[in-house]
Amino acid sequence: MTQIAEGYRTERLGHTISEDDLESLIESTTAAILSEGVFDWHTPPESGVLRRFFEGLLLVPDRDVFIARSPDGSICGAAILAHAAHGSEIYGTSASITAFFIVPYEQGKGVGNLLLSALIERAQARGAKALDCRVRETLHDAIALLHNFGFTHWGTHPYFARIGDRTVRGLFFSKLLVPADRAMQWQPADMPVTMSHHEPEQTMTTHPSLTLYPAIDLKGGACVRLRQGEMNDATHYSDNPPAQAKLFEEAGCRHLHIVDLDGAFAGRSANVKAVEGIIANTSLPVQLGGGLRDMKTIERWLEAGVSRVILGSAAVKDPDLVRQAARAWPGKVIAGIDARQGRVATEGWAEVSELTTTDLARRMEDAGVAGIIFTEITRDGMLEGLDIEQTVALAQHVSVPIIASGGVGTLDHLRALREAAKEAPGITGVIVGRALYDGRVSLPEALDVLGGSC
Ligand code: AMZ
Repeated sequence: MTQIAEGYRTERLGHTISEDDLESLIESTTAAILSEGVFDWHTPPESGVLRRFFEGLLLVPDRDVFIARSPDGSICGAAILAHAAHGSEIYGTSASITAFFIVPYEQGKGVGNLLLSALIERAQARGAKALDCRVRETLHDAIALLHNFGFTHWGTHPYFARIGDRTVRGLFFSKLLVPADRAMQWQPADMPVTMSHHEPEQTMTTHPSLTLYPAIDLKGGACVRLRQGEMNDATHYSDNPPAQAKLFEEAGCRHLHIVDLDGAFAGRSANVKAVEGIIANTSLPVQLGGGLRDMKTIERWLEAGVSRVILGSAAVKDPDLVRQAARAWPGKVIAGIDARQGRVATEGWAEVSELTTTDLARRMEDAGVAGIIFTEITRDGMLEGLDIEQTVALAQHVSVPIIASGGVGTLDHLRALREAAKEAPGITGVIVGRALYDGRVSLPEALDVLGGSC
């Protein structure tokens, strides 16, 4: 490995930073942005923005900011380590390097080695089993550094960054910090195969199987389907939700998606008996949404046997709750982002907020959700096809898994999603409702189209 020039050192910053250091950090960050881009910036923002960025960052408990100093004490590099804030099935107990740079005039002196060693040591000390990193394919020195430190390249994001009029791919790297047999212990049995961080890239690109989640929407204790979320446009399918759940299980499904519609409108669980009956009548993992708006209710359902909770209105109105829940139950909290042409809706979709889908998705990713279910409301229940374009855009915008929802009416709609998932591997599943109940889509065929996972 590169010899480390004398006098260079690294430090982990505390919650505050001296004025001199902050100025030096802003200066070096600006130089790094001008040279090759960093922190998602390709042209430097004004210094006030960077000032607020770093001051804010230092207050986030799940982030560590490391700096490298030149012999004269000035800051010549920095890196951010994120600790399992995602708390998700995928991220589990891994830490991520979310930014890393050495100023151009101090490169080649081994400072990168110093900084990366410090990050690995810190991640290990905080109990991480793996360390992840994403890097643009154009950053050859960074890629060489990762290889030198034993990181494995396990996947490629085809649209990672847009620089000028060029699209640049991103390479995903991971390094195990504990022996492989211990690292895998945290994975739940129903983890989607396509999203394993340690799957070789080959497997991801040739077998992008998607998980099918059959939907059971509950209204007044019965299974219904709505059109575009309108309660007065409901089709009644079954009076016996537990029996419906069993039917899905017997047909080969491995997951269930349940929405308590009355709960979503009322802001508290309503179809309690029906949900309990479903849980009792099937051994499938159940994800439940609708009316979950506080920690007590979330805990109540997780204790009752629900495997994941979906937070919709709370994602918009109470992001702290999402953050708290994601931390308390890693891997079990997902965000339901339901949008009317790009604007997020809440309260049974009766209200539309100013928030855009992508803004909320970023916030949810940061809050630590294990995945996002994205529904385009105008498509829901209409059988005319998913909004693939928006779903792909979302999957390219965040790194948590995306489950597509709203509009499946034919097998071709599922085929189109599977094609899209080859380009946007963040898409991991799809929710199907009305088409299954109507028999327009048969479960065995859907299973086949999606690549073997139901
Ligand atoms: O169809 C609807 N009107 C509707 C629906 N399907 N309204 C809410 N929901 C679902 C969301 C999400 O899964 O898709 O309820 C859940 C969100 O509920 P809440 O109470 O957290 O906003």
